[in-house]
Amino acid sequence: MIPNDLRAFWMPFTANRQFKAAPRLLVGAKGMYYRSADGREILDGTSGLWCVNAGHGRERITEAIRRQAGEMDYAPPFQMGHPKAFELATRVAGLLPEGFSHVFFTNSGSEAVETALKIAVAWHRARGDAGRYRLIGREKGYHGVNYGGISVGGIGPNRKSFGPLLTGVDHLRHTHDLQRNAFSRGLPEHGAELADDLERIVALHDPSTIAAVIVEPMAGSAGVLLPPKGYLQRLREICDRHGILLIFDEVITGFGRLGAPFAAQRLGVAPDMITMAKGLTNGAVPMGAVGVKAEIHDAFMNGPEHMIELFHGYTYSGHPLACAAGLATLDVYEEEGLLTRARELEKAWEDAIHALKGLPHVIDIRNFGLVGAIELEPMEGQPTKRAFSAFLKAWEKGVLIRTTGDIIALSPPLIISEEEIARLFDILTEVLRELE
Ligand code: PXG
Repeated sequence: MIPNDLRAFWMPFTANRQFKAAPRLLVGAKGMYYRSADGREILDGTSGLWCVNAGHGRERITEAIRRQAGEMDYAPPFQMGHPKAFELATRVAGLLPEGFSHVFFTNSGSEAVETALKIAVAWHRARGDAGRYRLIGREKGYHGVNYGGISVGGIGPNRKSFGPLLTGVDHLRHTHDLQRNAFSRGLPEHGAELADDLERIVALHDPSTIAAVIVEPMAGSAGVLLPPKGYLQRLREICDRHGILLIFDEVITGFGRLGAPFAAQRLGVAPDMITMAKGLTNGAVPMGAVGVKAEIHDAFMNGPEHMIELFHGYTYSGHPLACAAGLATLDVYEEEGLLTRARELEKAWEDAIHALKGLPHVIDIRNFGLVGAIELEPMEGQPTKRAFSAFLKAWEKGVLIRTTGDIIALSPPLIISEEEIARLFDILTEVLRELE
């Protein structure tokens, strides 16, 4: 089962040489645990990569995929359809905020982002407003790795090697502010006024050139950066004032991570489009999607009926295996109340993570829904090294965590028990005590 040659696989977002010198191989997964190649049980503190919200190896999902593979492996999605794609779109639309009516399928979060950006620009054009082409992202934002996504994204290393990127893009200031908000429980108090940065951008470019603003309601990849209270409301108001579409990238926050089906609902702010992926199929088959409001979809539905309305889509949009997995996943979420369980666990989770305050090098702890972050003081002249060494120590002690910069990010499956929460933080406490 264990490969003896690791060379050919160029691993994504990985320190390839470090990994191949001391590989960390996973070979099994059930419930809250992975099994490593050396036979250890690893508590999953990250839902794989923010996606396995119902826990691993759910029989209902496995069986649905197995059955679908036997029944029909593939169906072309252009000018053809299969029942489960329609069924899943209806189910997902039912979970989205009021007014959302249609769902466009992709195969990843990155593709969902590209799709949403293209729909935004095309929507203005379809309404006779072709001058609106600019896309506004935010510093520290992560919107996948394709050219549109890294252009509106705001993580330096993800952008700097790849040339001039998209034109007509600008960025809002980020909202990370430890001076005012360190050790906040839940949403930080300070920073709603940072949304006014959009007015600066609007004044600079003129609103008549701006198509959309895209933000993560909670920035995940940059290290769990929570929106200050009132910030997203203000962003919404400014977008409305200037006829700009607001896109929430909910690839991480979708499907219960923050205690509601989507962050839009938990935070009480409705965007015009929502991108999703990850939890949509519990990570079992790759799939992403864009949910849109009726007015967005409907603006495309004119012209001759035999004409394609949107020249966009993927060979695997709405793949039968992904749809089967998605439907079974939504069944599990619904039956087990998982889309709101993070809300029930939030207090216990918050108390457990904030108990780590005072441990060596910890300069901030933050939490919301079933997400947490522990920010460490970087080592002098060696940023990221301290957190990476925490990641390696946690792995040795049987816990999977995720680190980005010098931030530890936690997002366990939504089935986690209070005992498992205690175990996770006991081990993390040990890890933090041992750090240089
Ligand atoms: N948008 C957001 C908000 C994401 O978090 C993507 C788009 C891209 O999705 P795909 O499926 O194309 O990877 C993501 C992905 C991390 C981490 O360390 C997060 C993601 C991916 C890899 C690592 O937090 N999120």
